[in-house]
Amino acid sequence: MLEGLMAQVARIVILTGAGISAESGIDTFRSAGGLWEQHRVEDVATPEGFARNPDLVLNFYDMRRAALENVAPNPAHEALARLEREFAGELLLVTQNVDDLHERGGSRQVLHMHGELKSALCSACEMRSPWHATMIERPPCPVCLAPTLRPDVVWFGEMPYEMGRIYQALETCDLFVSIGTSGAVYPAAGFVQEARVAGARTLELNFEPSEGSRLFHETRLGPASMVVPQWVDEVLSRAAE
Ligand code: BV8
Repeated sequence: MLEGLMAQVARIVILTGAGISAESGIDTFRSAGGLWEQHRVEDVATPEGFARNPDLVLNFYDMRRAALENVAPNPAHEALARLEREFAGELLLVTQNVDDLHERGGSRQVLHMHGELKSALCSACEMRSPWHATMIERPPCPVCLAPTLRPDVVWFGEMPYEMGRIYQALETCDLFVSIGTSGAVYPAAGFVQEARVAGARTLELNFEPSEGSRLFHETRLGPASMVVPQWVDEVLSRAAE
């Protein structure tokens, strides 16, 4: 299905979700035993939950931030970094993930539409700062010194980052690839539709069919650490023809 297409691929948009980090040992959200089974979304990933019980939320993210020290990127992250280095066309890597495994796998340009664990947002001055420590002790904002840091993570009901840039890329891409996401959360789950309207081909690489599988021209099932490197090899070998 993709054979004839690869030669013309000049602009790729990739969306990744928790599934690309699953084999690195980071819990996904909806798989059995996943993050949301241990916590109600409303309690830990909404502004209302944060206002109701800030310690619960700060602890939830402090633990996930600390857990990043015990995981490493897997071949899927590394394959996307190779694609960035060797693909001659335009590539935009958008991730829903708040971990830093794409960067540690070698990707230089990563758009974290839902924010990052290793960033802090100050509720007072609204500045974002790199942050690798805990927040439960209410440390001072590095910019305005107020004790009002929160995780720089987009919660439900909040606007994801850089939506204008993402939609602009979707309007002009000729290939949209979704990797390791259930297609349960918007606006990310709607990107495949935007890409199709723009005439792009759409490919899903996932462990199991996502909620939006029928919207993709092609779905390849399997673990990301296998399926993503295979696909990257294909793209780079075709582009080299
Ligand atoms: C917004 C950060 C608007 C926090 C996250 C009704 C209809 C449509 C929309 C809505 C609606 N009601 C409410 C909404 C809006 C809401 C939404 O979509 N709700 C859903 C539940 C219906 N969305 C929002 O609120 C968004 N904002 O809409 O703003 C707006 C407009 C104006 C003004 C203001 C606002 C914000 C959503 C962002 C929420 N934050 N994360 C944190 O990380 O703690 S969402 C969180 O879940 C993740 O970030 C991720 O984005 C999302 C989905 O998770 P996935 O990454 O897909 O992971 P999941 O576990 O679900 O799936 C894993 C997949 O991997 C599976 O398919 C599995 O098979 C696969 N897999 C597993 N292992 C492997 C694998 N694949 C390959 N290899 C493997 N080894």
